Amino acid sequence: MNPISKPDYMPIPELRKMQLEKLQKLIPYEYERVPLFRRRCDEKGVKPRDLVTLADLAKFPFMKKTDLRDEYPYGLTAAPMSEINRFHCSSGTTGKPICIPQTAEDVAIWTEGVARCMAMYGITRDDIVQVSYGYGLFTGGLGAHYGAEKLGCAVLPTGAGNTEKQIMLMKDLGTTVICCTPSYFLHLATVAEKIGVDFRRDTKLKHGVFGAEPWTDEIRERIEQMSGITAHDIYGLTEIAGPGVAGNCPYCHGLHVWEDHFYPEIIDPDTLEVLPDGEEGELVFTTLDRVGTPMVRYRTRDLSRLQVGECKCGRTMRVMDRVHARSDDMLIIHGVNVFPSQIEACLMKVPEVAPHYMIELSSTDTMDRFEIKVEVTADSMSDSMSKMEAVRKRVAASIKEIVGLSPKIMLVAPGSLPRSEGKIKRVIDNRRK
Ligand code: DLL
Repeated sequence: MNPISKPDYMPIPELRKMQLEKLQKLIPYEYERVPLFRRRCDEKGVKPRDLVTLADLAKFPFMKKTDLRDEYPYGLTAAPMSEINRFHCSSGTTGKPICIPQTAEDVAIWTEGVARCMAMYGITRDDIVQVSYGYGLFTGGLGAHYGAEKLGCAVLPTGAGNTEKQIMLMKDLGTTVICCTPSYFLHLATVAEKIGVDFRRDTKLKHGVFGAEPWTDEIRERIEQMSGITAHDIYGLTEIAGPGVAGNCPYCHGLHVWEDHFYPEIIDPDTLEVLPDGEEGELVFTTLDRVGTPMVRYRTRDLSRLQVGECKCGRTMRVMDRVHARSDDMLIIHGVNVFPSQIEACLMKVPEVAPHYMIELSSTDTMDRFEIKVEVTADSMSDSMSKMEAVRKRVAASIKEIVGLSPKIMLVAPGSLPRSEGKIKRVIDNRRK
């Protein structure tokens, strides 16, 4: 057995004991060092010593994305700066990002999570791993990179984009594993076809490590059929680590959660009560070992379920359902987290446009289309094409700067978008589910 995979098979009583011991260290650590957590515990009348059993975790307060935004940049940091080794950021609910400082120990645990997933997928040190997730503040690139290196693989750090070159390198160097968002892989496949490259005939590709956005079983099948690879699911989030919080084994329809490091709960997003295994609700994670930015009961907003029963593979770590939906309005477009409120903030930076807009998402066979219709103000409406084009460009630049994406922008006449007396619908998401 691969030594990295050993903890996956830990007997359940031993695993629960370990989780409790880790929690009994984490809660006082966070209580002492993070004022927001201490304040919330005090308001609830709960003290670290109240954590006697695993079920007692339910007495402790939740952490939310808005807390991370409000405490930006260092409010939730528990370790001194001399211990901090790395920063990663993710989208906040407005233009402001959320920031997760990590120690070297934190990065090592995250890396282990990715390496464990890869070992479970059947990837070995003989593989050549092309990392086409973005490198930088996003955790995809560096997460996959470190994980593959830890397994002893040869890593080809192409990052995202420059698709034709990616395909050339894949062919010439003999890439056997590709790590990217499923939507980017579909794009890679279209470009490959256009330039006459057949994955089966011309490459050595065997595995795809796909995540960072929801993808259906149908897409998975299509990817496998068109390319001959095995498509593996990897799940994670910046607030908890990055990719590698969970991954699928060859048997489970879902993902094993590495719960010796990331403790999962499922709650009812309305009542906030913890739900028993087997019931669907919102995923909540507690980082059991993190030192830099420990998280107690972080509400992911991802909807899932912890499955009941044993997995055929023999791993004891619980299996969560694949994530297909969220309990908030965050959209994931080309692997980037986008909140409608961010788009609105970008639009409102351009005085010539009115606060009436519509975000439209659709998908072709291989790509997601992202389009924004926005009304110009009556004062700025003009017959001059060049004037209107200048406004359109300013809107596009504002969105590119804050969200990092380049949607198609359509300026429309004042009063032309639907109005509503109740809750306005600003997003039409017609992408395949
Ligand atoms: O997307 C980390 C990651 C990178 C995971 C590469 C997998 C591969 P964030 O940018 O913080 O981190 O976005 C986290 O993305 O709460 C989910 O809504 C969604 N997500 C991540 N992985 C999956 C997946 C990274 N496998 C948010 N299936 C999460 C469905 C996913 N949704």
